Amino acid sequence: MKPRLLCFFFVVMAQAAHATPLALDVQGKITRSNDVSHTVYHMTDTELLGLPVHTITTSTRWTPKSTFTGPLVTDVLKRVGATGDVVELRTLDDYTVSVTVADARRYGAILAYSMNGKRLEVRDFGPLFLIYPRDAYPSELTGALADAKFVWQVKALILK
Ligand SMILES: Nc1nc2c(c(=O)[nH]1)N[C@H]1C(S)=C(S)[C@@H](COP(=O)(O)O)O[C@H]1N2
Ligand SMILES: [Mo]
Repeated sequence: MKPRLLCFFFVVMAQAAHATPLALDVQGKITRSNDVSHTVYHMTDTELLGLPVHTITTSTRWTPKSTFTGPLVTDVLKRVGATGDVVELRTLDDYTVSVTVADARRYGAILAYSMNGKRLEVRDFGPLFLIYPRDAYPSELTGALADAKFVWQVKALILK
């Protein structure tokens, strides 16, 4: 192999090894599924990246004012035919929190996969970080109660 080609090959491999796989499992009260047991809708990176892209520019308790990018929670719910009123989020570090669908809709919450144009790695809140427009609603989305809703390392949604 020519050195330049070899070099290109290694760069591609290094990026593939580095990137956090983007995926989301949705289960519970849903009317569409795509797994063999017909209970889970597994969203791939392609599907997540293919949903309408929304941005929220805000600070969080952990990050200075930044622009987050990702699909609306409500668009994810639409895709799986969700019928529940409550979304329980589960994370890679086994944190669990529930938000209502109404709450996600009211604030236009997104499941961000990028921050300032850069994909979120597991070490910096990826692969998916539930983001609310905190700066736009400081009185409602600041404080201990609200902080609990900024969920990082999201891996699954369970509709209840
Ligand atoms: N993935 C993940 N997200 C999470 C948590 C967690 O443990 N894991 N804790 C939540 C809660 S209850 C609060 S109050 C804040 C806690 O943030 P801190 O660990 O920086 O205090 O993040 C929220 N998001
Ligand atoms: Mo908390």
